[in-house]
Amino acid sequence: PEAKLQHYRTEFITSSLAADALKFGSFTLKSGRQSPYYFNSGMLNNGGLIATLASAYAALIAVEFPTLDVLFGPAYKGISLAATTAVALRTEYGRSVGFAYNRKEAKDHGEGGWHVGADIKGKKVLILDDVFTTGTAVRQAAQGIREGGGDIVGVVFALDREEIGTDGEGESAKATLEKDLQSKVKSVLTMKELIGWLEDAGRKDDVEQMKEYREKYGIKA
Ligand code: OMP
Repeated sequence: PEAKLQHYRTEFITSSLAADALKFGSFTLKSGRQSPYYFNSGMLNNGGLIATLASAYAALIAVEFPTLDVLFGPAYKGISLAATTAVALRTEYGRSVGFAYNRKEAKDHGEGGWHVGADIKGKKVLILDDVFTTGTAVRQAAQGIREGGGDIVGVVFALDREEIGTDGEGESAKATLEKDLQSKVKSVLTMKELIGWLEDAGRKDDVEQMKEYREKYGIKA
């Protein structure tokens, strides 16, 4: 699985660049920070592209999370990510796990409820999301899973931007999230690995911009 993860990590970068899911320029983040790069997982919107990402998540899960019952993908982007990763875990590792997600709008008829998909009560739940900056979206999902009786075993992201929190304390957003959820947080790709790849590819200007941003908002490691 480690070798596979390395393979898919590279494939994830190259296909994201080709699909314009990974862009360089000037972008305002949810946190208000001005970033020289942006990853938009919504651009990975055909079978080949999402298969690459799903295989990358599956390789990471094979390495880091040997026991889990349900993959939970927060709506909307997480829905297709959780479903396709469940397929990749089955076809590539012979592991059959459930997948579930939440409704963004409350439903008051039919089966009702916040949660859709595999049962989470008393189950080991792994949250799966695309990008980690401060972790706001994941915290909301975690609260819902806990209320539904799920046991959160961790969180996996496609990209960890490796930023410090917005509270001015300088602690990494990852350390804070791991503490808050009492579980581990892992990602297919980190900003540092992305910078390494860009350096190898000779993309000097992008590297310079990213390092400048990292000085300002990145973890101090
Ligand atoms: P946090 O909730 O602060 O962790 O930010 C993650 C969310 O920000 C993602 O789910 C996206 O909605 C958005 N985002 C990206 O999609 N890509 C990026 O490169 C950066 C962000 C962002 O706004 O921080």
